[in-house]
Amino acid sequence: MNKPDTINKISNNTSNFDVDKVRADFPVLQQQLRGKPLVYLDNAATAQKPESVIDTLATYYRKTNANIHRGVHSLSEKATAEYESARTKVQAFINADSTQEIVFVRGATEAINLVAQSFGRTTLTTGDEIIITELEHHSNIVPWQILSEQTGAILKYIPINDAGELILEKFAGLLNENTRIVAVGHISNALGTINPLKTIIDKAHAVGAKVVIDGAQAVPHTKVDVKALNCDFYAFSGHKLFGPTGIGVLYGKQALLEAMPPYQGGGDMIQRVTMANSIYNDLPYKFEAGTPHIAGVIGLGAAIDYVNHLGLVAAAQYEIELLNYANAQASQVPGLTLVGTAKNKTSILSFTLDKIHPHDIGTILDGEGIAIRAGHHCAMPVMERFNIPATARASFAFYNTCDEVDALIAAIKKCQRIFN
Ligand code: 7TS
Repeated sequence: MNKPDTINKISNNTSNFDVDKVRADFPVLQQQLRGKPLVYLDNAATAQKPESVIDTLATYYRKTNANIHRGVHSLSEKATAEYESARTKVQAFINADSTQEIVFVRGATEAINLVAQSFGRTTLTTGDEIIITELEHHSNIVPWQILSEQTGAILKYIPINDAGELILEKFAGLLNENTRIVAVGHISNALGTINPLKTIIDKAHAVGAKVVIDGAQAVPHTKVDVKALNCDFYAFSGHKLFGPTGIGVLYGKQALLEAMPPYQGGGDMIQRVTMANSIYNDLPYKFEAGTPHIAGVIGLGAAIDYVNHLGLVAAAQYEIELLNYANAQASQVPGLTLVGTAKNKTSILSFTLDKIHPHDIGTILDGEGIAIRAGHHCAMPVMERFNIPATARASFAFYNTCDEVDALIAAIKKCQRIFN
């Protein structure tokens, strides 16, 4: 990534991207907190919701609410049609082959646990190997540690360099004919590093391993094409994609999902139940036991409509310019150390500041109306690698502005005045 000393502010109204117009779509951004305009820079934790998503949820509950796949009445048919239409939107959004490959889950966390417990537990045995990386969110570490305890499989980690990039030569050394699963984040939540997925996936496939991608931080910032990537599984959460909480997606290649046993048992995932046994439903319903988060799925469909309408490519370009601006401003603050300086990164400014604890930075920034996250970001191995307990993290979305970056930098300087 460029690290120029100075960089001009981007206009709020470039020909490609009108950020003022975009901001007007997000009611939460219109408020003051602690007497200051809210500067929301915690988008990696959860993104804000546009009016269209909020309206879709309210309209669903006002006019459509009914259970799906079971009612003969009109309202249930309407709810089912809206739910399944959202599945088609997700399929198109990530370019999956079929809606049968789109499983609705609670979020990226549940998606990864599903793969570990259904695919992993039935295919791995003692001596098999799983490779993950030092960059992962705990959601893409702990499920594999649990699987490793259950099966006797060995868990290995691809290390990272001082910039927070995966050391691919080391990956080549970890791979062998025993590697069964390679699980990698698309974009790091702690540092913003964008991983070279295609290379990783091709190398893993060359030894016959299956590849699980944690896309939680990627879908809001980059166009994802699961067919072009040729990954076996791809997981993401709706709430980071401007949709509701409690809903997420597991994409899996159809042949793999067909061969996998159910993750949970209950209503809707069966064709027939006798007292002796059960015949499971077809994909994707085999993996959607019980009443799902119907409103959440329909709201996620609205979020995808919103992002498609906005144009993810133009939004991503704007975000890169915004990060370059933030990076240039931050580099000029003496005592500020950026953590994570990968050449290929997006939307995350993780830093330490003198000897000030990140939680104190977070608290002082909050007093200025600025929301950031301070801590280990559920990526403790990353903190261990850099030998720090925590960072302060500003994470951007396409509705953030250079003026907000200026407010962040001014508040950082205020922290230094208070503590030094
Ligand atoms: N994977 C990555 C890369 C993430 O950043 C997160 C959440 C998850 C998985 C889990 O997503 P969930 O929706 O299932 O909880 N990341 C963060 C974060 O950076 N700050 O708060 C949550």
